[in-house]
Amino acid sequence: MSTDTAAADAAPDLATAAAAAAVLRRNDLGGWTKAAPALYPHQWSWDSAFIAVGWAHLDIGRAVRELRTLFAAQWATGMVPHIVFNPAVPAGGYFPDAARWECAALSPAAPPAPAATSGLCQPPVHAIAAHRIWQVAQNGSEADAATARASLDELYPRLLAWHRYLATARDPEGSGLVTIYHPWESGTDNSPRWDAAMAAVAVGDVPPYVRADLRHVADPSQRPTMEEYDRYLWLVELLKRAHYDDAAITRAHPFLVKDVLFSAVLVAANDALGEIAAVVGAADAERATIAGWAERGRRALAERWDPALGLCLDYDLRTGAPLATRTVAGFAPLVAGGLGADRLAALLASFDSPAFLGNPRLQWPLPPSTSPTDPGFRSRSYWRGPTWPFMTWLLWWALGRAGHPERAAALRRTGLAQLADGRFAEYYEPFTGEPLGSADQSWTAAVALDWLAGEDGGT
Ligand code: 9WN
Repeated sequence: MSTDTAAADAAPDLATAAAAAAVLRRNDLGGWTKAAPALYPHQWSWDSAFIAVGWAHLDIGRAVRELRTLFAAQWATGMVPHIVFNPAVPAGGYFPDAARWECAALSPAAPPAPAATSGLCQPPVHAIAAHRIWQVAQNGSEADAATARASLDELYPRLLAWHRYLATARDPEGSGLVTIYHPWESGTDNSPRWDAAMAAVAVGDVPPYVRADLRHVADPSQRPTMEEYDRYLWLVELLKRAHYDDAAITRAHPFLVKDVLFSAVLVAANDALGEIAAVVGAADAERATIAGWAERGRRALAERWDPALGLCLDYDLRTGAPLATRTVAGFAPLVAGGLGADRLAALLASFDSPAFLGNPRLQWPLPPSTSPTDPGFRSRSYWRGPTWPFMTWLLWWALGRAGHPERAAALRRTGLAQLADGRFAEYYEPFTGEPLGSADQSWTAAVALDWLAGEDGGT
């Protein structure tokens, strides 16, 4: 290839990198980054982890600060809250707001006011992010490497407490799978994964509320419906009545679901935490505990395999029934890693099939949040069909880790092609490629920066 051709090939990537960096800088509020400029003006837990990975390619110190800020709001139970509220956002900027959650007033485990958080959590991507930041820093200056190394000492006990909370309070049966109390905890809020379990929730009197999200999207079909919101808010009321106490919630809450994607992220995060434990010289007993959590999680995921769908399925703890839907969460075992050859081949066959990347109607061969072959599929509706770039990143990362660098590279190139319009949308209509939800979504920009760093081998 001539030097001129190489330079022309690199030009769109350079433009994407510059635009992605500009998005993070615009959404940056110092120690943390808004998930999106207007729709999400606070710090979200799993967004922050992906965002920190993006920052690592711009500023290691800033990447570390992102995680530090989030963990400063960790609950006494070890839970990392799904939202840390920005006190500068006026009332009505996002709903439900801190006043609706009332965590500090209701739970002794919540950080005391004026800190304010939600009373839920989200998938634990944080150890993966901390480990990746440390790896990126190895290629930088000595000062960067030292900053990242020190951050592991600081974060390790907090990450361990977070994972311990998930392995105990969120899995009192010791099953290896995490129980979620609300679809918001899955991060895939209105996915058809939750339809059956949510339909069984009898909605009581929800105190009046005004949604803020609909002001920030072009049309309401892109967001959850009013009926879905009533159910979300009713579950919040019940969690408040239980004072956000895990034991009380486990006894009586009407939505208790074993989430396979959340659980798989925890397995992968335990692998990363094991690596961090080795770096910081943690005690052997702690390292064995972490490895035990990962193994238990892998075994449990293997048991949730549905051979007919070729996917892994969530299940409803209250009924014991599997939640049979075709969604991206079905690839949970790939995210967890450590699969035998047969199961990996079966998962990849599903991945390539017309139910997912092989669907002829897709604009790009990228994983839709819900399969176009699922009865719950809606091409414009949030988690019911659109493609989410950060989810593509997670599967790309998992493919690299599973020893498929060529597949990973193909997914990365396609993922970057989708983002070349510079919009960094929250999600994309899978058939037309229309950008939907918020523009300038921070984690979309962050994964572009990580992809552009160009390693397909997994870590
Ligand atoms: C509720 C911030 C968050 C993401 C979630 C995504 C969406 C919130 C909402 O936005 O959820 O937590 O208001 O819809 O579903 O994954 O973390 O980007």
